[in-house]
Amino acid sequence: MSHMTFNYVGKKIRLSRILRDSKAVVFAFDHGVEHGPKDFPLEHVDPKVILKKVVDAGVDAIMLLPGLASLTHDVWANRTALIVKVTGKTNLRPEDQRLLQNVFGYVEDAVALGADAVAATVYWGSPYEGVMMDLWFSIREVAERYGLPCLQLAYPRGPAIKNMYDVEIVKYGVRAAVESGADLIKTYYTGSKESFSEVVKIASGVPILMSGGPARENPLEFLRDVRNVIEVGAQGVVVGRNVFQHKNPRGMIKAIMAIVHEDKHPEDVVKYLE
Ligand code: FBP
Repeated sequence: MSHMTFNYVGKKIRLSRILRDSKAVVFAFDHGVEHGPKDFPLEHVDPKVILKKVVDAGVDAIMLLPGLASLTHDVWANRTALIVKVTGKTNLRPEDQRLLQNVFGYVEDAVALGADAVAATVYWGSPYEGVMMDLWFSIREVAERYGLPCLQLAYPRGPAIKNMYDVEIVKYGVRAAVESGADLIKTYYTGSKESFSEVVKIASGVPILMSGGPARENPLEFLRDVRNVIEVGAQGVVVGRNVFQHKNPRGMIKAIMAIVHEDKHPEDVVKYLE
């Protein structure tokens, strides 16, 4: 038998650390840059506090920007997989520039930090789509050399996009992510099982992770969305605010994990949130 390429093997191993049973719950905590510290309840301003809670609850992976990954490593190292996001933007920039994400670190930083994957956003449909495509392919090229999987936050967003949750729009973003070589795709929930099953189909086998979105007043609604996407073949979720803005982040992660990995129903796991 001849050797498989080393980077193929590396990518496969790293992906399996994130998708242990082919499913994954990823905790996103890049909001300090994406939205600013206003997103954080007082007790979660210290990133170690919330990261300890989600790691203790057994989360499969965390997605951080390089600086926070470095500062908090003693909390998560060897306990969960790490995805380093290497693009970003602040909400401090002028509104017409917020449809652009720029370099926020390098693949080599992710490698140095011991990451299992890198992540980058592409706003498909943005006036800056071309810049983000260039950035995506430059990230992907280097990541490929290191055997690092690439997660794409495939977000259709731009002046011509009236409803970014519309199924045709979401499918378009997912298809563009597939065709740009993403190994994992993070996308929006389209509001129903039926429509999301079309999203999963268009992904053509590339793992789909649902993006969490703003914290719900009724967490049960969020858990129902999680159940719906899993039922139609999604591989999991990437969730931030619905966990760190909830009064019981540990319980929330446990509830999501039970739906994703143990085929539980939201009504069975809502007890974890008490
Ligand atoms: P949430 O679950 O809080 O939505 O986190 C997922 C995420 O994609 C983050 O990685 C990112 O910071 C944020 O949402 C993007 O938010 P927005 O939709 O406002 O651009």
